Amino acid sequence: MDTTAVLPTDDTDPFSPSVLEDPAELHARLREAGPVVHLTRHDVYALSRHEHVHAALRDWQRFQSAAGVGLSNFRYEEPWRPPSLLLEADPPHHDAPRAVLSGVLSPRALRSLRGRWFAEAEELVDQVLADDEFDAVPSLAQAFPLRVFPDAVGLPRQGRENLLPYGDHVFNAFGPDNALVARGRPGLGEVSAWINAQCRRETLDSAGFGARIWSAADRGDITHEQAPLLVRSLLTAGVDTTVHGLAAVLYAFATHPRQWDLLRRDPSLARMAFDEAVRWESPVQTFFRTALTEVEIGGTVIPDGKKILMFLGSANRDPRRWSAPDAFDLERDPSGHVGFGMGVHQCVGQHVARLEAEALVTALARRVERLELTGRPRRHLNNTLRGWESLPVRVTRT
Ligand code: OVV
Repeated sequence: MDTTAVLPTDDTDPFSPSVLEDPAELHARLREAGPVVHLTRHDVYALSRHEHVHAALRDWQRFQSAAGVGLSNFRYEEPWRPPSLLLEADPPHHDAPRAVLSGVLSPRALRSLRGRWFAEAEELVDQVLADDEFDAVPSLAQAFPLRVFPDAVGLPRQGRENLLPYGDHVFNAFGPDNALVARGRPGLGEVSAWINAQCRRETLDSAGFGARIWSAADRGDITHEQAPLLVRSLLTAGVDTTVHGLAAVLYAFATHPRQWDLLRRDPSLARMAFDEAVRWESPVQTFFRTALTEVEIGGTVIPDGKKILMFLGSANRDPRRWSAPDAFDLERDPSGHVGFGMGVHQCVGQHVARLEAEALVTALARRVERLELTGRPRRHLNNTLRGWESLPVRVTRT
């Protein structure tokens, strides 16, 4: 192996507004340039091909998470909040918290929610379809998760408006300290204080995911000191992600009427459609790892301690892995996409997200014959998340 191969470089800032607005051109350029590209703006190493992103995600031994999965390197910089026990940890410390949350959010544990969430979706869709025209982001993509998820966690009603701003800020904070991060900072003290207060046992009802995390501490599966941080993971990663995932599938259908027809003919495609939308749009665009030793990838040596930026959204549209990658297509098999990550950190909440999507999309499939945009959709910019601020739509009821 020729390890002296010249390392391609690129001085684009992947967190600039224009790239966040439309990253396709940068992704294609990085994929073509080589397996690894040095991004000089932030001195990080970019992986953009499916093969290498997938391999790095599975290799927790060399690509560590404990130094943070954002640009900030916890070896040299103080984290802005106590690190997540899941996201910002490696085995073996990662294992017990992960096992607890995997159990709490397992398909089996969600079975009792299924009927209620389908009924909630029907009720919401009925209310929203009282109008033929509405904005699908606030009315559906935000309204549905906010209607079912906080209840499932066991949160009190008061203060739930803090959930979206908190998640939005956390995902911005994985990027550089740019204007998006600055915008979230003024209100952050209050928002964080509310979030942290919801993680206490006394705040949570006795039946939700939160209470089950605390019960796991009583059993000794995790410590009582770990319980509130694990609840915090639910509140951090469980709302904005699903909002943008639902917005992705709604946008996909609003712009692909033939795919909507396919779904209406066979509503059992709803779950698969959500995964295809997660592949196609990649609501979580990027995460970093840190090289735990010198790491060699495709002839390039990344020095120990350097940050490695994995472009999930690029991997999910890599023509080396997908045929017609830019097509939203219910007839493809989207499995193997890295929109939920891969390996030991793969999204622990993915069954929750899929259940929300299945409930909402199924309710819409029953009542909506045509779904179309009535104006220009507006992006919601975030350093990590790809989503919509506004999706003005018109529906034709069945
Ligand atoms: C996957 C994810 C994103 C953001 C935060 C967390 C997890 C967390 O564990 O706090």
